[in-house]
Amino acid sequence: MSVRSILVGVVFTLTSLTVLSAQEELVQPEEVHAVDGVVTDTLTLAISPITVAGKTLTSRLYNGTSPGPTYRLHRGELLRVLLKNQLPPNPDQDSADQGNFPQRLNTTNLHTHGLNVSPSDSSDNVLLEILPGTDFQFHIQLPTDHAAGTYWYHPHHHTSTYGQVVSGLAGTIIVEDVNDPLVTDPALLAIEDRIFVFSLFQYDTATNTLPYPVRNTSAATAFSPYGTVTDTPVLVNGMLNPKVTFRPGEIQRWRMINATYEMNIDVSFMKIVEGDTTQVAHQAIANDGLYFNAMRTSSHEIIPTGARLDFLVTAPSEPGEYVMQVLTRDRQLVAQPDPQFITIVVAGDPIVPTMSMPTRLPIPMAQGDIRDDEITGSRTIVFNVGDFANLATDPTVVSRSFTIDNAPFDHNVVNITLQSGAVEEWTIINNSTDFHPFHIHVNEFQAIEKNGVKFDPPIWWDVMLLDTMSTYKIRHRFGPASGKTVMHCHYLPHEDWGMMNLIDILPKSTSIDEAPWTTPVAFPNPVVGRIDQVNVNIPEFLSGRTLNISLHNVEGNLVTSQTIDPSLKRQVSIDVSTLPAGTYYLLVNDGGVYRESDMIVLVR
Ligand SMILES: [Cu+2]
Repeated sequence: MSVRSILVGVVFTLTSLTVLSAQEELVQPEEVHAVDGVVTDTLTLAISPITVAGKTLTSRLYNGTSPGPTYRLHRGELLRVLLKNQLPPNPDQDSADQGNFPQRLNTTNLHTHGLNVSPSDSSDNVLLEILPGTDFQFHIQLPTDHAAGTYWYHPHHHTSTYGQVVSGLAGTIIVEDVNDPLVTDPALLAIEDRIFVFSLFQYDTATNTLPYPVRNTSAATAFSPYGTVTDTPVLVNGMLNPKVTFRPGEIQRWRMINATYEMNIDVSFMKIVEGDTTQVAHQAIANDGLYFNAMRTSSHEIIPTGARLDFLVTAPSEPGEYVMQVLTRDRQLVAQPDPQFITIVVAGDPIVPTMSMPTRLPIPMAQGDIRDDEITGSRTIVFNVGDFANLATDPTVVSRSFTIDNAPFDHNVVNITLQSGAVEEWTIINNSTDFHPFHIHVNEFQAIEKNGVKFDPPIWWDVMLLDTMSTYKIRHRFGPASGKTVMHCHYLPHEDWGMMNLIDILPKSTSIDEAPWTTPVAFPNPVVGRIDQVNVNIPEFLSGRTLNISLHNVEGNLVTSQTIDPSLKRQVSIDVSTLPAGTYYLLVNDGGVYRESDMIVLVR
């Protein structure tokens, strides 16, 4: 799209823009910085009123706000968040699990989107079920070589992710640039940043709240689990059409996060005077928290659902009003009517001394591009969507039709097993006529090819919008972290309908050749509820090793343990009837060679 054609669209909206210029200044979310290497915060998740786009909604919010607080820390530091789930009990808690369909809306957890951290225990563990009325202490340790950039957090409990994100549950994580001129150009370090979290709320206009999901018992409800709901316009930091003010010549870093449920955000910068094609100078420098090799300029940039894009924006030397247009594109990338405008006010004294653009960007990944000779394995992954032919007679077909590698999500099935330290090349085929933003947890990847055409240079991403009927090649370097994690479509309705696969990253040190553990260790699984006894299944291939089975509380303190010989005993029962309500870990350890951990949440 040319600048001229964008401007034609803008000229027609000048009247409303005049009104918009009286809008409020964009508010930055509250920030929590690391102190002595640790970010410490509490997220209280509760139902609260919130006014957005002139409407007061009743919503599920972190600390009564949306977006939640911004966490700022450096590589090697610790993010320590106490999540208090104060939502009411799930009305369907004791109902039969209907699989991949929105349900148990008040159960939650916390995903640190894009961070290269452990997916296990109290880290970025999206298999956790934090029940209403319970608290959970997260400890998310950043490795010492973590990339500096823009990341975010949101709930990721399967079947409630979509409903919770459209309630406003999201916040920003900034991994700060390294304060070393050899790593980061001092000009970049001198630049202040602003955060733009794009989100929207869904609600029922009769109640001004998101209804509790309806089970998919008919074709009419199969694709509308929340009933007839309305979307607010796309908001930025919870605000509609705000303004940002900066000084002539000032350079700012604008970190944009697409926290919508299935919208793609198309941003462009322009001056709002008819016939004047001056744009606010802007250069994209990073996406998904990973710097580009070189800054890039374009008339507009699309930020897919779940993705981030960072710009360096230079205020013109001449005071005046400009706009940033925020155009919403739906899940098929079709532009929606009524774009939003963020007014950019350039006012005040010119910035002195003159600010300069960095001449180079930090290296995104310490280890550089993924080379051919590093690859240790390859696989092909197919995204597909069924035809729903039997929807009228069987509405549950929805929960089996959004597949990755022909498999809808099943928390009892590990779809992919690999070892930490592996370097893999994946061919990703989108065999459907829908777009799907592919996202994998705890590990970014480098896209090298689309439909046989190389990306030059290759692109680091953690969300890649898969075009319809297309084939991509990507490479990942799996880091030292191990444990179970997921990859999925980041259109959140697709995700809750099962377009997600489970990946088990085995510890690098494992020497076990046998089939990996594909069944849960502890059961019932998930081990959540009013439970007096936890049973532990020991796979046959561990026979001949002495195993230590131990239960720990959230603080890591040992509660009980026993040592067994699996050749004599294949199932162990642990009496938990006297333990108080809370979250516990079960560890199965054979001396450091193979270790498995499951989460147990006891309700009393
Ligand atoms: Cu999808």
